[in-house]
Amino acid sequence: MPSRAQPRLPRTRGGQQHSDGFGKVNVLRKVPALKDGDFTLAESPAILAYLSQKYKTPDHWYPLDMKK
Ligand SMILES: N[C@@H](CCC(=O)N[C@@H](CS)C(=O)NCC(=O)O)C(=O)O
Repeated sequence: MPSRAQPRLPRTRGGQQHSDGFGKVNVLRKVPALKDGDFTLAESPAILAYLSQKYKTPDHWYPLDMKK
């Protein structure tokens, strides 16, 4: 069983997404972004697809078959 994700949210109103540290997670400096070990991912649909596959969520949350 994979370990649970630990959410860490940059303070976008304070401009924290423009920091060098966050730039290493997402070069576009937008939220959301995901860091899983050495793997980083941007864009919310891609993040949802990644998490739903990694944690094997029930298919009705994010169907593998996009026609469902
Ligand atoms: N297409 C991107 C949109 C990302 C995006 O626009 N994020 C906004 C917040 S909803 C953001 O980071 N705004 C802060 C900024 O642009 O500095 C996605 O779906 O993840």
